[in-house]
Amino acid sequence: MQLGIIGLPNSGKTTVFNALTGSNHETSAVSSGKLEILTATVNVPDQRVDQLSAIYKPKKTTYTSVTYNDIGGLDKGIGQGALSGQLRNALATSDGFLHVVRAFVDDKVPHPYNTVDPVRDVETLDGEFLLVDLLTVEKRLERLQEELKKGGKVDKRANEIETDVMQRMKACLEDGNPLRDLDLTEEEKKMVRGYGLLSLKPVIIIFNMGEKLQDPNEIITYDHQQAMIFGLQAQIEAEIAQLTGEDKEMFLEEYNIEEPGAARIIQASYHLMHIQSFFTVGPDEVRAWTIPVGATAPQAAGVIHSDLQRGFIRAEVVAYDDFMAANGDMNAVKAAGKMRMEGKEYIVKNGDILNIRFNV
Ligand SMILES: Nc1nc2c(ncn2[C@@H]2O[C@H](COP(=O)(O)OP(=O)(O)OP(=O)(O)O)[C@@H](O)[C@H]2O)c(=O)[nH]1
Ligand SMILES: [Mg+2]
Repeated sequence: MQLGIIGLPNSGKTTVFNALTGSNHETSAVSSGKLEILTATVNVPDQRVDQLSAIYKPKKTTYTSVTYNDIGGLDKGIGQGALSGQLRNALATSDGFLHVVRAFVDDKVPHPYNTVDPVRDVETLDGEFLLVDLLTVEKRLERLQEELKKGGKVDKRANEIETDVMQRMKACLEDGNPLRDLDLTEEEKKMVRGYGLLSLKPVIIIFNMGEKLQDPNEIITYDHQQAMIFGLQAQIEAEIAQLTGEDKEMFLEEYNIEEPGAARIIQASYHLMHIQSFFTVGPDEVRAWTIPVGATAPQAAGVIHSDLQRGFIRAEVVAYDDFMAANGDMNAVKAAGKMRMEGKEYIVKNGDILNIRFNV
């Protein structure tokens, strides 16, 4: 999963990046406003994997991972076509965005528009994204028209279907709403996937609260699909991310932080992106895997290896909670009738422990 950290200059993107990845990149009060993309891949913390690993004591424990890209250089004007190829590419390849907005007050840190106003800033970058998408959609509509005029080998039906989707998207954008609000079908989403539409991607809006923790939902009403508002004390969390063990515990307690922001944000991203984890266990490896919600057992098997999907016979399935209720004893799980044999139609659930039977 690729998450792009976006926001206006000096909003605290790099600070959030440091908080999420435990990196220590320089942040500065003088916004570079510069096109610079920082990348780091981190393990997705999952207590269930910790528990399974403690039981199996495997040679190897593998978590799923998420890649964060700190995308600097976005500001007013990108909607007028001022988006460079590199930026466009970084945005298009993101599975979702973490949109950082400045809510902290600090005279030492200049704001590009002078005053701290997180609601205005959310609307500013959102508005630019809608304009970028509108350009893309209008261009595509023109192309579809041209194709029809040219005649020849055009698939009229396909052209019609896509034109219809594009027109609905255009209307949505012109009404000032992100494309996420359209509730496109899976098929329609697939059709437009290649265009890198920005407002179609899920977003977590991170209010960088500074020292003062307040529920950002009291500051903004954000009534859109696949979107969440999140409060984060970025600078404090970035400092905590540098600590380990007891020091870390002490710090978290001092600031009254129950769970570090990194873990909360990852959970929220999974939820927003409709993805979930299943596990494989054994003496060699305990491992977490990511699949879309709704994936079948063979599809899950395919994430492990294409051979497992091709030669899929059945899956032995144990729910994580049932496994833990039996104190991590697979024989006890079986004796209690909690191990199920599932076939090709089975829809995998979050936290399933799978053993794939296959034959190639
Ligand atoms: N007081 C306070 N300052 C913060 C906080 N978070 C970030 N800053 C400061 O704000 C300034 C900008 O932070 P960065 O993380 O560099 O912001 P950015 O969005 O990456 O900036 P550019 O990449 O230059 O656009 C730095 O001086 C940070 O130390 C915070 O929670 N409280
Ligand atoms: Mg930065």
